[in-house]
Amino acid sequence: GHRMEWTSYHELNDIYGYLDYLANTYPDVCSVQSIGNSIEGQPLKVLRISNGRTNAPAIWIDGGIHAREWISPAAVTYIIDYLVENSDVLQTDYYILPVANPDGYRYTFKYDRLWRKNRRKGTLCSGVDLNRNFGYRWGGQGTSSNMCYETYRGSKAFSEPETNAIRNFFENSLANYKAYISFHSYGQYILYPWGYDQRLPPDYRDLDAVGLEAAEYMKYEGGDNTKYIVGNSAITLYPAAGGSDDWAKALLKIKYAYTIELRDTGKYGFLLPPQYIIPTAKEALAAIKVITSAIRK
Ligand code: 0X9
Ligand code: ZN
Repeated sequence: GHRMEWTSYHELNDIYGYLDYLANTYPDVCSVQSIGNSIEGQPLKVLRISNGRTNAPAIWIDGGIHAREWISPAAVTYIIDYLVENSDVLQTDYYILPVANPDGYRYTFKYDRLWRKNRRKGTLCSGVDLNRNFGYRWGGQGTSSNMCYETYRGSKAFSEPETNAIRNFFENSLANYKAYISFHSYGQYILYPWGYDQRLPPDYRDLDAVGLEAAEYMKYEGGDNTKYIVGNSAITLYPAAGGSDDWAKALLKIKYAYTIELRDTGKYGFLLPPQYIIPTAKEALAAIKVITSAIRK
């Protein structure tokens, strides 16, 4: 393993090397576990960061569900760096999956920079949209049964090894999860459920309030005075069923479930130049800090 820097985007093996380095260098606070394998056999590596306090609340963070959204794994590894550096004062346990779609991510480096889905081989087209494959309201609005579409939902809920591994991880985890954060790009949104339909969960005011607080702090920390819009996912963006956030809230009963769409608003889109990694990652970290303090109240 080896250290990491945030002036360029990194390939999968680099990110995994960094996770291994952290686990070897800081064994008291970090451990890496593979929660399963992707469809092409890549491990799905989760880093646990904890200073060993018992009964600490836990936060799940994932990145890279969509392969082309490179800023997501980059920001997530930056968050990891901060949490490890400041692990002495942490009162929360973090479970972090920086690359939820490792095959797709590798594919964007090698063959097609704008690939979104996983790499399941289909008869006509390849790939399942992992963020349509989770098992709450699977198959609803904003999903496709056509394997050639970018929003192909797969043959059934959790048909994909990547989403299934996340489900199994939660089924076997005893941690006390209070927040579930998925980082995506782009658009600069802090989205909360529901995504499947323009309805609101009963406690949406709490999610809205924490989201607004996060947006404010992101503006302050990011450096470029960046604005993030906070709102219900289906209303603010579009309805899309089978997302990780809806599943986490509805079935795992994790209160603070968010999808955060990082920079930008469309100038570069998925091709965000590397000089924006650090300012964007600072914003992402600011959101995590706000959510971390919110769950303790
Ligand atoms: O469509 C998505 O999966 C997300 N946007 S992206 O441009 N990164 O693809 C938004 C997902 C919001 N959450 C749900 N619809 N559940
Ligand atoms: Zn996405």
